[in-house]
Amino acid sequence: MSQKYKFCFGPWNLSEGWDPYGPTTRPPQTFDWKLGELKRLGFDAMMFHDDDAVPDIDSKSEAEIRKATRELKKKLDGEGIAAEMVAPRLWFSPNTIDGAYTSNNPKHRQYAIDRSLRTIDIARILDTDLIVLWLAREGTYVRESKNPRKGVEYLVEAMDKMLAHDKRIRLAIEPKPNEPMDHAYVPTIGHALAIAQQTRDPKRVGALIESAHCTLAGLDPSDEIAFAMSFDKLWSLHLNDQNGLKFDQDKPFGSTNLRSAFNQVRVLEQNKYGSNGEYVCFDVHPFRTTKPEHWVAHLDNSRRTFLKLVEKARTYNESKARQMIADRDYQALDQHVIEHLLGK
Ligand code: XLS
Ligand code: MG
Repeated sequence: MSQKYKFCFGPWNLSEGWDPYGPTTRPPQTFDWKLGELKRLGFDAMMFHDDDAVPDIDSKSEAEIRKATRELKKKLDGEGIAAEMVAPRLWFSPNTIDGAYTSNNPKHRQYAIDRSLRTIDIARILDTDLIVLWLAREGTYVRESKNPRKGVEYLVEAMDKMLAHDKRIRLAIEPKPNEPMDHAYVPTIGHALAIAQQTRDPKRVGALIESAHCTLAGLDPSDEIAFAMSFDKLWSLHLNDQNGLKFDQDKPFGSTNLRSAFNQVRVLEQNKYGSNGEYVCFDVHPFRTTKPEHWVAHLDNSRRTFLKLVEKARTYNESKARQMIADRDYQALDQHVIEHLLGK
């Protein structure tokens, strides 16, 4: 293999089966158990929300946050596991009901900024320079409730404060078009990279692409990946799958659309994703029906599918494909791809 990929997931990817229509279906597990499973599966890093790293973060002082983070760092070092990124979880608090950076309430906007600065402090101790911003509630249910231009200004203002707080950190915006909002202010990778240009240090603002979020925007994940990579701005990746326009499913990678998964892997291969140390993360959830004894299979399976598709990308007959393209015989090209995926 010309390139070895590094893999990661987050503690929330070992979820307990809760959905809006019913309670959990698996008993809660400790963080230590999750870290142990990650290690056992042979993954390289863990991704964190600020409160995955420091539970009850809102009730802790800055000194307490630093102390808890140092303890976590020791634990990760002991297991030889890196922290890939830290993301402020700005969608649970009573202060973020109307959004975080774009709330209509100035006190709540300030809360969001303060909490993001604490996230940066955590990242520094965990030795990662990557801050992920999934802008969950930055948008509207009722269009007239907010001023969308102001929304963009608030987002830039918040990112500028983060960039000023630590000169080394990089911000990776994770766009998603909807859910929980009706419409989000940063729905696609194009929006994310455009807003990056408005900040005080555009070079330190890039993006994270999640396959399912592209599908929810009606876009092709591999085109979105190529778009971000052509700007050298794809700093992290959440591979998963999504069956059409419905609730965010976070299915195992390749579960719904193998051909789309193949194209995502192919475009990563073509553009040498990972050559600057980027990780392949799986933002996948177990099906609600999953029994506790099968709890981690969706992660192992996503990585297996990914690696099999790496092989498919590397053994794809490119010269045959080029001839078909030169002849504008896209019907043959289509079948060439299908038969390659189906195998002998
Ligand atoms: C939700 C997001 C979330 C982020 C991390 O849709 O994918 O899990 O990846 O904040
Ligand atoms: Mg994600």
